[in-house]
Amino acid sequence: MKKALITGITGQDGAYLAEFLLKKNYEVHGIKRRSSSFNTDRIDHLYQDPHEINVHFKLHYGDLSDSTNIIRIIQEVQPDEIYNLGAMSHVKVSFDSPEYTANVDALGTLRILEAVRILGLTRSTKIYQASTSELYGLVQEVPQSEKTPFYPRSPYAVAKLYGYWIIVNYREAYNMFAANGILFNHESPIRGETFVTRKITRAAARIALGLQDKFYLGNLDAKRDWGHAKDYIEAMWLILQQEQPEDFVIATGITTTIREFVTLAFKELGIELAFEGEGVNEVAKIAACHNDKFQLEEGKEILAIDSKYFRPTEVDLLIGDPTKAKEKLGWKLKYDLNGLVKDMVWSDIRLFEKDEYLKKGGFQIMNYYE
Ligand code: NDP
Ligand code: GDR
Repeated sequence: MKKALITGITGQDGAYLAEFLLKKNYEVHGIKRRSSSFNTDRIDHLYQDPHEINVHFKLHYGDLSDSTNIIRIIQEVQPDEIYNLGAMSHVKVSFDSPEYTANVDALGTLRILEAVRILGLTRSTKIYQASTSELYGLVQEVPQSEKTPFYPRSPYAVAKLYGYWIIVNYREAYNMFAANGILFNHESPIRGETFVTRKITRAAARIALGLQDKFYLGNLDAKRDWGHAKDYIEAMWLILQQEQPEDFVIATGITTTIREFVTLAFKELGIELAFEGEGVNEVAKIAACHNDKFQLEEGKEILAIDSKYFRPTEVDLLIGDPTKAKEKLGWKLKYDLNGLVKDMVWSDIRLFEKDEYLKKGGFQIMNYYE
């Protein structure tokens, strides 16, 4: 039985990857940070009681900022494959916490590599690094491929640039199986609530159900190449199943503005929007509602701009070229953008129908605006 160690197992990708590897009959180990409350919602369905026999899913307390802890866990687990997904992954927040981001996202990657080297596992342990399309930053060429030069535009992207190159360096210096997946944005119903797609699908569901009046976004003109996380975690695994360690771009090859994603999310619920105004004065109003279940007044403003969501330096356009992954890994997409939007929006409707029920019963409902 192969053993995998996943950092960031409580995150979106970690949860999907753990489920995928368990189905492939791996013993899955995950590193979980200590927090003051349970933070395991995304992996609760995978939990196995450690008191039982034949437990194939195990969690270890740890943190990428703590070298000794990383060394000890890797020594204990002796993994065949390490997936380094743990990171301070929010681009905007990285401007608020740049030093912490560098410590975890850049040096955390080094700590994993060094642990494997110190423990003499360089021949037996393969390492996957969660690299990102944010490395491309300021547009140099489109579509972006494995050969496109990097120009990071945030403390997050600069930290991930170190992660990318230290993986390449250890591969070349010590002949390690260490590979980067340069993944473009991928989303899902369990995407973190403050990333733009999930913020939009949650707001669309809550507005449709009458739980919220309005929401606020930043730059609507940015373009992203969005795929479904379920497709992308499969690529991570394929990258580690190759004979040779290589870096791969994982993307759909299609780019869409934030504004268009808003339009699609509401359209999925039968709600047409009209955008008016420009720049920070742009708003979106209800133009028509074709779903009788939702009581929405035409002309009602449901979206406005709040400049606090703009970034000091923005990444305007991402569009990836996944040719190498398709040809060498045999990687295939199962979801297109409409499939992704559908999955996310209806999942959020199911989530918030519980709040709708409570509201009707006279309970006070929390507002989530961030
Ligand atoms: P999430 O933010 O959902 O998950 C991040 C995970 O990292 C969480 O489990 C989090 O733990 C953990 N983590 C954060 N800080 C530390 C730390 N100091 N030590 C150990 N673990 C830590 O991210 P995603 O699942 O979306 O992304 C996975 C990885 O892929 C990240 O590295 C991200 O930067 C990268 N990436 C993501 C893309 C995307 O579109 N989703 C695209 C390209 C790259 P906790 O739950 O305790 O916060
Ligand atoms: P990104 O994702 O920065 O691409 O990083 P995010 O969803 O945060 O932003 C995408 C784009 O939307 C614009 N935007 C807003 N973003 C957020 N979060 N909130 C808003 O209100 C808002 N309004 C507009 C942003 O300016 C940006 O242009 C994600 C993360 O998962 C990274 O870890 C990963 O490396 C990259 O994707 C690929």
